[in-house]
Amino acid sequence: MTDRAYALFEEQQRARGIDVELVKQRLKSFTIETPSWGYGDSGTRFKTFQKVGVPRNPFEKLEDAAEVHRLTGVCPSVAIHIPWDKVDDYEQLKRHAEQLGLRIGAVNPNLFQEDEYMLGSVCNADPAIRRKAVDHLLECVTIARQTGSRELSLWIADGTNYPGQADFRKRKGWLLESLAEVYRAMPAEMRMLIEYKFFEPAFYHTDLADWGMAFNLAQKLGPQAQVLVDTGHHPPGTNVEHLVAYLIDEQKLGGFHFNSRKYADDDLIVGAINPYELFLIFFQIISASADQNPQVRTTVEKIAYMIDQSHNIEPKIPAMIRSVLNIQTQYAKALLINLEEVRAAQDAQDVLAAEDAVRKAFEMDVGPLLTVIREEMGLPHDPMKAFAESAYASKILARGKGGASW
Ligand code: AOS
Ligand code: ZN
Ligand code: ZN
Ligand code: ZN
Repeated sequence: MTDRAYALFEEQQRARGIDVELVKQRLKSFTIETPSWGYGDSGTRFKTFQKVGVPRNPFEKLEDAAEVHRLTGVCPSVAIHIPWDKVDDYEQLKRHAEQLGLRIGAVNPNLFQEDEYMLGSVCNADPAIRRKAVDHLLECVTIARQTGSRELSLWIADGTNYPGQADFRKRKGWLLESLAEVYRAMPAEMRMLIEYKFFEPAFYHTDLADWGMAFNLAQKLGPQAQVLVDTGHHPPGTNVEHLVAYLIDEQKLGGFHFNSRKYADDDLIVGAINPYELFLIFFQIISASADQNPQVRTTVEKIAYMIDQSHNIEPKIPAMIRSVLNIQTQYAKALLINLEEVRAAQDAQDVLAAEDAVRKAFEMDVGPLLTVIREEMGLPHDPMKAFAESAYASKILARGKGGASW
């Protein structure tokens, strides 16, 4: 059945002028980083449900991530969060990752969980608190060196709840000054990825509220600083694929935190709510990967595709696998867009033909393609089912309840 379905798929795509071998190559080399915190217990401000089998420490989180990689074949790196993943010996954590066939990905500092940070961290009016925050960021640069990570991934939760509470412009200055010190401490091969979010935990203003502010900051810091787009961090209606294209064109798109949102920063399974948005983001990326400007192409090659999701009610490992598969599906569909067809329609200013050239790829069934790719990579056809039936799924139950949580 699969063979026949795939043969038909291949024939149809060839007839449309799609290089199926190239599509397959690109899918096989497309990797997605999973977050250590996605394996632990997480919740809302109302309740954190404790699940059976949740990892009890950073080493076990890596083991769960390795299981996701074993079943999907495309998740070789894991983002860590400090101090959630604090260990005595980071070289040992690195070795543990390597033994599992993984590497440590982005290092995420935590500037939002200590009492001192109630009124801000790097934007706090108190220089002693700013010092503490910068020292933590510098510690994370060191941890990144020790673990072989090349990305420092920053989400600054600073903001205020009431008009007049603080001086916006002074805080803007402190933010730049603080990050500049961290930037100077980074080795040449390290990137600083700057995330933004328009509200929460602060509800009146957030110091790094949108991509424009992150972009401006990254420009001022230098070429090693880029913007990180978390798909859940925009007001409803924001055209995320547009800002993605804009940032790529400015060589300032550093990476993604993928997740789904319906209302705010919901952190749900990727592709669960608006798969068309994800597809359109990939359309922009794929289109830029064929740009004439080599710097734009290099920017695209270096994009860090990361998942940032927290699981309140769903089992952690299957939720992560689901997200990985959903990302692959939308990427595969976007690879079926015939860019020449789009360009010709754009040149002819044929609005409906252009829209059709993009949308029809979204409507195609990439199931047979993904099955064949998994087969060629020696992976299970259905990673969800494979996990449910795996020895690993039953083995982790022995961990009991009360694993790691934030
Ligand atoms: C928070 O909303 C951001 O998405 C950050 O990336 C954060 O560090 C991550 O979600 C872990 O809490
Ligand atoms: Zn309420
Ligand atoms: Zn994020
Ligand atoms: Zn978020």
